[in-house]
Amino acid sequence: MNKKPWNVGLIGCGFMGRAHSNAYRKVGNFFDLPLQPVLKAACARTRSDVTAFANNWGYESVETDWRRMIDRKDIDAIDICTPNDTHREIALAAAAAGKAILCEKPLARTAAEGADMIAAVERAKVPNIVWYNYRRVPAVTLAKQLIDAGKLGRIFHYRAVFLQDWTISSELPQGGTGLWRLDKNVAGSGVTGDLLAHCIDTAMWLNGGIDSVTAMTETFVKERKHNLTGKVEAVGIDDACAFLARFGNGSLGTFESTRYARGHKALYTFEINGEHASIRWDLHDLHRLEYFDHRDDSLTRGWRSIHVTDREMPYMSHWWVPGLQIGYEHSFVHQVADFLEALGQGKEAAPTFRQAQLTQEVCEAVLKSAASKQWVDVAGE
Ligand code: SOE
Repeated sequence: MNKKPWNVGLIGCGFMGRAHSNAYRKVGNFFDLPLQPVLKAACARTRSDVTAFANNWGYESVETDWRRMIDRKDIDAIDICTPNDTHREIALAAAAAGKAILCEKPLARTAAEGADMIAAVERAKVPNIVWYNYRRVPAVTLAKQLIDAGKLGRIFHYRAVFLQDWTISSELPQGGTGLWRLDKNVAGSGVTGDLLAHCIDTAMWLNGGIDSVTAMTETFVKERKHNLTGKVEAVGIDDACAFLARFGNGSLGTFESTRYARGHKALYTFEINGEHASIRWDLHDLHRLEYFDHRDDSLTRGWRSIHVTDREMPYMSHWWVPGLQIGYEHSFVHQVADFLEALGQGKEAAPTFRQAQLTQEVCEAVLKSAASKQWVDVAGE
């Protein structure tokens, strides 16, 4: 296939900037796509940082002002890897300039910001997607296929947790590079927008929409030094959040996330229980899918641990040989592959801004419920 170059301008050179750059570099080697990503320009505020980043990943040029990058005629797509408080402004400008937009999760700090972003991309008719990468871990995609094939039957329960432990020390400052996730003005919320957003996105993809929620949140460390002001300031984010949910299909959900679960670095697990079968998945063992089917012979019935590496399993025919597994970074490669495949056919790849907004609306209902101590209906459901 003759591949057309697709020029990427990436804004933000942190953890996600690296994950996405790696995906753009690899995707053409493993997937036969109509478009070939070209690492055209990387953008960050500090010239020395962005130059080092660009040299490392092979970007052709650098910018230190994202508006200049958006003005460039040689850029087809803008990838937003910057902190959450900048997503809206960058997306609005990129849409007005007619660029495709790939935005890091969560879409925005609030549903209101998300709504502006949807209006902008839909008005400009530009392709758009949000990086909810865990959908494209092959084992998670396989879970989706099994559920859609009706193997579980009627669904009763969905439960998810996302546990970390990196903010326990009260000496840890908030704000600035690497620590903006602790600054409410920048992040919008704490674990709800950062971690539960992943759980909610996967949950609704697998099990349909959420109608209502009741939640509790806690901020364990109430004040931290702010790295940008140098002053001790109140902490506005939720350090931990747990909520109950009612799905539209009648099933019940429980969700928990914290950055105070000593011993857990990124324990994202979900389980779904149906009338006939159950599925569970664990990010720490991400290439496996656990499956229990009550219809199996009663003497050999039990939880199966499916090693998701066979060629007929999602995405796996593109990689090595059966039995050899892949990891976290491949979920980003898959997202680029799906996006470019769809773009080549003039179609959308999920989740679009509009689809990712459903997660914003659940997050918003969760935070509202925690504040009001009431059940809250999810807007738009
Ligand atoms: C936070 O530590 C974080 O990096 C999230 O921001 C990511 O979205 C998640 O995938 C891993 O944890």
